[in-house]
Amino acid sequence: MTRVLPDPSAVKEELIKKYPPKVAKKRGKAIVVNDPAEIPQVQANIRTIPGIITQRGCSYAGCKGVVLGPTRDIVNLVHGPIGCSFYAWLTRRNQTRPDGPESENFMTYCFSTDMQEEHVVFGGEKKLKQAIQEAYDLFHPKAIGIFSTCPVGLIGDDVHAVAKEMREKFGDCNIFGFSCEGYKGVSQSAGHHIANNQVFKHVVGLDDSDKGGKFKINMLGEYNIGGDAFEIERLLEKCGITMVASFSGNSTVGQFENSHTADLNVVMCHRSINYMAEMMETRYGIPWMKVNFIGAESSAKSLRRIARYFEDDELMGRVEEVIAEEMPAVTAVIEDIYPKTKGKLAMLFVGGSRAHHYQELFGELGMETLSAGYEFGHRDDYEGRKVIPNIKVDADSKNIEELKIRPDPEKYRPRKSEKELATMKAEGIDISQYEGMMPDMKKGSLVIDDISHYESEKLIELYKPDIFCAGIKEKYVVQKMGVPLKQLHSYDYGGPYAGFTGAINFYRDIDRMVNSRVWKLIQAPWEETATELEADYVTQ
Ligand code: CFM
Repeated sequence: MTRVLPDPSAVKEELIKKYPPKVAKKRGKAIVVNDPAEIPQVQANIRTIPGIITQRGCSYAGCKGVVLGPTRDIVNLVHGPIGCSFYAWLTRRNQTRPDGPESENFMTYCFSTDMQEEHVVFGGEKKLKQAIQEAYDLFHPKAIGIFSTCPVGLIGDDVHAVAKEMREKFGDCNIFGFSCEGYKGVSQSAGHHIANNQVFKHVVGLDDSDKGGKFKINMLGEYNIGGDAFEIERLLEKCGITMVASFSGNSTVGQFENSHTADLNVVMCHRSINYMAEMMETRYGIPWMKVNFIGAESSAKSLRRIARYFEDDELMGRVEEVIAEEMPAVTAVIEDIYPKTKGKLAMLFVGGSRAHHYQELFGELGMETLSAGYEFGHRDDYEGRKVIPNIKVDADSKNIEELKIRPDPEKYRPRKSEKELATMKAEGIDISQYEGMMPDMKKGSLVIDDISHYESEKLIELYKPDIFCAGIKEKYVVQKMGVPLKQLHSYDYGGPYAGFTGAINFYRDIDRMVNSRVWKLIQAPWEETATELEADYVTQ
C-alpha cells in the first residue's frame, strides 16, 4: 500500500506560516521543493536567524574537532576556557589504530590552557607558552596545534606569533596555530576552511620521500567515525591501492607531510576538505575526484573510478575481483531485509555531506528519502559545483582567509595531461567535480538548509516518516514523537557503515529500527497533558 503524502509546497507553507513575515521570507529561501531536472536555487551558508534553534555547531568544532581531531600524533592544544575542550573530548567517535603500543596517540588526552578571568583581562599568551612547554616536555610530540576559542580572538592573543616563537625555540616540533574562534563564519564550515589552510601551509609537502606503491592516492574527507576508515583501508589494500595519507581518519602528521607524493586525491566529504583538494592540485598537480564509500553500489563505483583513473588493466581486474568477492554477502542481506524495508520513508538532516551519501544506503533498502538537508553545506553541496561562480560572497565568508596558491617551482608535476583529463570527463569520470545532493533526490522532495527545531517537528507531524536521521540534540525529542532517530554523526553505538561490510551493518541496524513496534507505543509527555504548550514572543 502506498501512502498518500502531503503536497510539498503546502508543507513548506505550513513550516514557515508561524514565523514573523521577515523570518518566514528568509526561511522560505532555505526550503525548496526539489526538481532534479531543473535544480532550484537554495539559500545556504548564511547566518542562522537569532532565536531559531539550529542544529549547527561552531568554527572551533569544525577545525579542532572535525578536521584535526582524528590525527593521533598531533597534540591538539585548546587555548580557551576548559569547557571548550571538555565538551569536544572524544564525543565524535572518530577512531584510530596506532601501529603498536609504543606509537603516539594523543587522542585520548584533553589538552587545554584552562583560561581564567585573569587571562581574559591581562592576556593569555604567557599561559599558552607555558602550556606548549609543558606538552613538549611531557610528550616530545612531532607537532602541536593550537586552537583558538572565542575569548582568544576577543582579547587579541596572537597564537601564530606564540606558535612561531615556540617552534623556533624547540627546533624539532612543528607548532602552528588556528584562528578558529567559534564566532568565525556562520557554522563549523568556516573551521574546516581554516583547518585546511593551516595544514596546507604548515605541514603538507614537508616530506618528499617516496614510500612506495604503484597506485598512490590520498583519501580526503573521511574521518573514521565508528571505524569507517578501517573498512575503506581494508578494501583499498585488497585492491592494491596505496593510501599515502588520509585527511584525516586514522591519520598521522607524517602522512600529511608526505601527501603531495600521491597521484590522485579522492574526496569523500566535499564540504569539509574541497579546499585541500584544490590547493594540492594547484601547487602539486594532483587531480581530485569525488568518491563515496557509503553504500555498496557507490563503493563499487568508487573503486572502479579509481582504477579507471590509473588506466591499468591489472588494477581494473583486481577491483572487479574484489567487488565480486564482497557483493554476495551484501546481496544476501538485502534480499532478506528488502521486503521489510521497501517503501519506508526516511528524512536526513546532517552536517554537510552525509545527508546526501546516506540516501544511497536507504535506496538499497528500497526506502525513499522524502526530505533532506545540511546543517552547514554550501550551495555547491546542494546544487553542484557549477554554481560556485554565482555564489554571493558575503561579509561572513570574507572573514575566512582564501590562500593564494601557485604551482610549486620544483614539486609541481601534473599527473595527467589536459587531454587525458578531458577523455576521462567524456567517459563520465568527473574530475574536480561534485554534482551535489539535489540531482540525486526525487522530484517533489523537500530540501531544507539549516533546518530549525520547530521545522523538524512540523515535518515529522506532517509526513510521519519511518526514520529520522540527525544527531544527539534531536534524538530524544524525535523519539518521543514515536519516530526512531538514527544518529548519522556518531552512528549511535554502531558502525562501521562504509564499504561493503559497513553497508551490511547499516541495513541490519535500520531494519531493527524501522520494524520495531515499540515506537507506536510511545506517548510523549506533552501529549499526556491536556494543555498545549505554546511559546510566544516576548513583547513589551
Ligand atoms: Fe563532512 Fe563529516 Fe559531514 Fe563534517 Fe560534521 Fe561528521 Fe557530519 Mo557530524 S566532516 S560535513 S563537520 S562528513 S562531524 S564526519 S557527521 S556534521 S555530515
